[in-house]
Amino acid sequence: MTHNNIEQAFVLARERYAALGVDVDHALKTLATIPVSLHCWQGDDVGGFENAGGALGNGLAVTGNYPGKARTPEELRADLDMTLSLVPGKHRLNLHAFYGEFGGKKVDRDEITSEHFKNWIAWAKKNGLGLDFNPTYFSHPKAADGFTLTSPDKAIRKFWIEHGIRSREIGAAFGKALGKTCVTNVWIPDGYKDTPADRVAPRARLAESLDAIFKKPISPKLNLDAVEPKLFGIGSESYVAGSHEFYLAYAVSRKKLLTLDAGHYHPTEGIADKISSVLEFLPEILLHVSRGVRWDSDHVVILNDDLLAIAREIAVNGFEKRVHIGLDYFDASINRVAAWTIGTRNMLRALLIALLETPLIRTGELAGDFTTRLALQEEAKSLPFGAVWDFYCESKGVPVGEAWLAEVKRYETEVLSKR
Ligand code: RNT
Ligand code: ZN
Repeated sequence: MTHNNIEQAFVLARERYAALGVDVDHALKTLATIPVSLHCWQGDDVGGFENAGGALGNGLAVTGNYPGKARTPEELRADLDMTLSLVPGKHRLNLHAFYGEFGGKKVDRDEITSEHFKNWIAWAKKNGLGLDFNPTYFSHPKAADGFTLTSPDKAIRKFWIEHGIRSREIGAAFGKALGKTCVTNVWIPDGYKDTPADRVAPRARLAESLDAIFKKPISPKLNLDAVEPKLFGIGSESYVAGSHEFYLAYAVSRKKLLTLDAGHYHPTEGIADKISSVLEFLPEILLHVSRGVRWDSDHVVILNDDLLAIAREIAVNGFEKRVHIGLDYFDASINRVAAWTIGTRNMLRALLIALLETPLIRTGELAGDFTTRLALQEEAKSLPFGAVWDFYCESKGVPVGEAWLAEVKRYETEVLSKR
């Protein structure tokens, strides 16, 4: 596509939207203010850098062995640089604790500090990115039996509580160093494959452990705490201590953010409808935008109805500042940089579509005219948002349309295939 083609298509699209009362320039301005937190773990199959090559555990499974995965922090940052060059706008990176740089030393999870993340901070600063954080409660000998913060063993709980405390401090250090609030998200795998006799005690221990982790006040300008529920995992099909109801109640009573992961519910249960319910009682939430397929909760995010419904809830209600958007999926069967790019571009494209159709789809409802509401919702589906998206990508200096793919293929030949 030439610059002129992009420009002409955009001018026509803008006119078409204007006729419907939609201000395209305003939508693009809003879109440019919405950061998406890219999950570092798509780049190396949730491997981390503690003891490279260690097996992923605790119900997290990555399938595929596409060549070229990042083996070092430098390689992961290079792959992220590549991905970010293909995505319009300024965004964030979401790190997991086991992506620290430990200089070949054994630094256990209860010993980590922000020092181990100084290269990540410097990289984020250089690129104008914000950082988010997650304690890592999996792939560790002390989580091998599947229990961390709910463990009946006091010493194990203590170890993991210390990990949680240090993780929040690292989050606060990120917030301070970058001048951008960090969201630190707690997810634990704890649960049972088969029917438990006691559903109560693990949850009581979880509440107590979380309270211990969150005891020290930290400025919400530096760090925000989030807790992430899940319905079931691989190997925890019958019971997960940190269920939706558990964490919803916990978040409301302790004033924490709730994390809604799109892959953590029943197969036909979306998270879009949960957003307005939860935000009635919590000031802010975190999303893990993902795509569940059968038993897997973490396929690459595509532009489907679920994603559009999530984006619509954010755009229609002006929730951009209250909903922190993070991605959470891992696919090792395709080029990992492409997987990142596809998911992130889709998230942004869904937000753009939602921002563009917002004024339109509200009209009918406000007038109590549900015929018009349905009619316009359907008409909105064929409005020329593609031309607006192309223009936005060009104006932000990133490839337009499928042109990004050639860049990824070149990177694969020049860099990934040599690993
Ligand atoms: C697991 C949770 C969690 C993880 C990451 C790696 O089911 O979704 O968010 O995917 O922490
Ligand atoms: Zn998640």
